[in-house]
Amino acid sequence: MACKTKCVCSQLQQHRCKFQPVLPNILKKGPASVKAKTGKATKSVADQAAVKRIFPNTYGLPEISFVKGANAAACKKAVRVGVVLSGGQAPGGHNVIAGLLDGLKKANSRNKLFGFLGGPSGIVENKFVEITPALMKDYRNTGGFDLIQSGRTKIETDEQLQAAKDNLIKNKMDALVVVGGDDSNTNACVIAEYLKQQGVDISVIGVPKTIDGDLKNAQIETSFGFDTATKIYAEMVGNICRDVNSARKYWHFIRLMGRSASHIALEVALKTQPNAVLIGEEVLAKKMTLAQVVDYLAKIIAARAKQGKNFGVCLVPEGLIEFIPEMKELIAALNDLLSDNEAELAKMNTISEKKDFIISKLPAKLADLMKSLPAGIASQLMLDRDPHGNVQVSLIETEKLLVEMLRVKLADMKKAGKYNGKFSAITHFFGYEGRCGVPSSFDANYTYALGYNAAVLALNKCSGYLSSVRKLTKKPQDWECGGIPLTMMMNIERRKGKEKPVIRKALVELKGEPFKFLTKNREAWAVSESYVFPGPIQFFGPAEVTDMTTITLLFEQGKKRK
Ligand code: FBP
Repeated sequence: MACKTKCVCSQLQQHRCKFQPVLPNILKKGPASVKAKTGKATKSVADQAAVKRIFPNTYGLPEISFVKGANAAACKKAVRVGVVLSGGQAPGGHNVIAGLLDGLKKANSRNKLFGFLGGPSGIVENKFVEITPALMKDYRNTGGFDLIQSGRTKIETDEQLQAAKDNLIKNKMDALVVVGGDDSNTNACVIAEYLKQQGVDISVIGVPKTIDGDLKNAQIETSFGFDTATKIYAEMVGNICRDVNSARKYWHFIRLMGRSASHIALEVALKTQPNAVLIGEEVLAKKMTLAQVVDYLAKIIAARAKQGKNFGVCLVPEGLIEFIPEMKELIAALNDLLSDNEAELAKMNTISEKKDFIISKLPAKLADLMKSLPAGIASQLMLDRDPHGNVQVSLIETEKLLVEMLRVKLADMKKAGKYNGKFSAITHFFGYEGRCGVPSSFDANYTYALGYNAAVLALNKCSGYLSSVRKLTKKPQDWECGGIPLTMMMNIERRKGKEKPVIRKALVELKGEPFKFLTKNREAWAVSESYVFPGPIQFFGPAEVTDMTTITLLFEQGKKRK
């Protein structure tokens, strides 16, 4: 069943439900007026031979771009399409479904859309609901995934793949649309490959979702949700900046979501100009130890204290811990040990028993590091990996670790006469707050277009593609649409102790314009109060306020002054 909780619509929601997203011109007349133009055969971003071996049927597909042209054939037969929301929530998920529904209905009023419930497990367990225009009505332009919920199940075993295939066939589906991040879209490709290999004519299409902003590349400009989530975090960080500037007595350490890449922290820093921001990718490139990261922050705190400013704001990316080389090595060793000793560990009752067992198996250097960590952090590092093999960094309180280490460091500096301030720190984690917000106008338009575009891909029987909408710093009317082969984005990485094909995550580019702008300005931001207070997302008002996109995207497309 779809969401049973009857939420009371706020007045904003009532108005937002009436908002009609702007479709790119190419899609405006509906799927019967769009033709698929195919480009050259493609290859994966790396490890071509290995990726081709694993995906013989979906490897090398050509890129697709949509052009104007009569295409009544694609709309003649009534089709049944399934959609699934996979992984973490991201603002705009409901609009992907709305765009998909509207595209399908525009093509043929007999087309039907079904939503698999609770994420990919809904496909395996055959749990779904028909998404009718009446059901969709209250969810248009809303945040959250509550219409059909989400989940992180990975469809990978023979039994799961077989069950998914059987259910798709039993329900006479013509296509499956997977709305997800890099891991979920890798899984979409696994399903597309399996169906082709089994001779089953059901298309699988992905849609790029994740607030983390790391599902992007030369073909995909950004994932949906990044815009809204960073605007929400920036509002909150900006409010804290204003609070410190008013009260002038606390240092705030704010960890921001973003499992691996530091895009969210960077974008929020560009929007708010705090006194310090750590960028995981830089820490890795400079091979900084945890102690060096603490030294870097202590210097900023001391410099401000010298001016009588015992306050400030520091942003910490959620994924930082995995970028500190010594921690990265420890986490990689833990990943393998946890996976190799799963059965043995399952028999143990307490986390300290598990910790002692794991420490006994670590090489001496890593065992010492593990023992040196505060007990809470060491335990958090041992928590179960998600089904895709990722450490659950949202549960690791890196900001508290840094504050604890800073207290010790600053006390030492005080003894040595190198610091004479007062360090009163408050920690925060802004994560889940940003994932289900009401989508910004950018995300509302982008997601609707991605869904509508996915409908056109499905009607044209494209399988193994990611819905692509480009030229995003232009007006939505001028956005370009098409499909990008999923295998084109893949490489081989180590997951759960094994080499696996996965869509390559986009990390913060240290030579890229967004990071260069930060490095040019951060020393000034550290000692001054250059704070910017972005305020809440605006849905009504001048277009330059309601429709603005991320600073990251503007920089990446050469649109912002250097
Ligand atoms: P996706 O990659 O699935 O979009 O999820 C990203 C994310 O929001 C991360 O920022 C965060 O670390 C993680 O999900 C939290 O996962 P969970 O929702 O399982 O706690």
